[in-house]
Amino acid sequence: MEHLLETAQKIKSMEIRGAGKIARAAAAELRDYAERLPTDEINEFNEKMKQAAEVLVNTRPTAVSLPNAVRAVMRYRGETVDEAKKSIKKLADEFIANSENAVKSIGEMGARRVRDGDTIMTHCNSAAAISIMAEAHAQGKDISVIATESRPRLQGHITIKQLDRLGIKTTLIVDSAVRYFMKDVDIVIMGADAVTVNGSIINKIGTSQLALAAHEARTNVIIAAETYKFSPRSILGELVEIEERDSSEVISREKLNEFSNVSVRNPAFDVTPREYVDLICTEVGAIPPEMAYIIIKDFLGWGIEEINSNNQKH
Ligand code: RI2
Repeated sequence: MEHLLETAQKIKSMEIRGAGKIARAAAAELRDYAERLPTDEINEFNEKMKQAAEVLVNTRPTAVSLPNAVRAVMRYRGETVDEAKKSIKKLADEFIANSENAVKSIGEMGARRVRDGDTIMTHCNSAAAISIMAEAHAQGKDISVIATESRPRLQGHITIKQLDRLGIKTTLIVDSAVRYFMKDVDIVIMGADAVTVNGSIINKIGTSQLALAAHEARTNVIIAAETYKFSPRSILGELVEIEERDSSEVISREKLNEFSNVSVRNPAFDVTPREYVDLICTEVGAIPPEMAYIIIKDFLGWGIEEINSNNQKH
């Protein structure tokens, strides 16, 4: 359990972060954990796997990719421990490979929407969104990017580093400057941690005000999201839980202790209504947000009964 707990801690502390990355890390951890389990007794094995799955799912509540990845691996079958381990390995490896391919396909599809000379605005750090920018750049389109710093965890710094390595001209701005610069922006491209059945996008805090500014300026907003970021449980009417992180990410404890009447709120995500989103780029096609139901129903591969009978969140 030690290695699994370490991975769980890395996801919690955001040493491993990004909705796609935490999903792949969880799938890989379940596979390796199964491999290491010493028992030959299938019931005990299954029980241990269930506990491990729960530990991983409980690390962060919002990115639906995490429970979706865990569930994809936990659909393993096997009469014996050996069979179960083989099945787990196959499912985990498949999930990871599909996920990597999905990010690539999204890049290829999304790049069609980027024109030569475009200025793109992005928020936080999304591998799927960057895949689109990287592909457009690789196709020889002369693009430049405006990237927000994305307080409080400054994932924008990861974005500018990645774009710089790709040779893409990038401008770093503070989050509160998004409306100021919107007049220079041709297209907004961001990622998602979750997409609900009504086409709402849950992404890094600040996404919705950026989308609102884009809507006001009639600038198109594209969301890059693999199908495993769509929330099956939203079909049952459930809301996606918004993670609220520690106040020390916003202000030091020492500084905060100087005050008697001040508290801090630190939601990590917000909800952008579908009206502000033009297109969601998934690996199975670029869809209007109104079509989220189809992705959940036809592409995620879970029947309503299975979603309903599963007590895990999302
Ligand atoms: P990819 C991140 O969350 C950001 O909100 C980002 O937009 C989203 O995950 C998707 O990222 P966090 O882990 O899967 O930084 O596209 O809280 O990389």
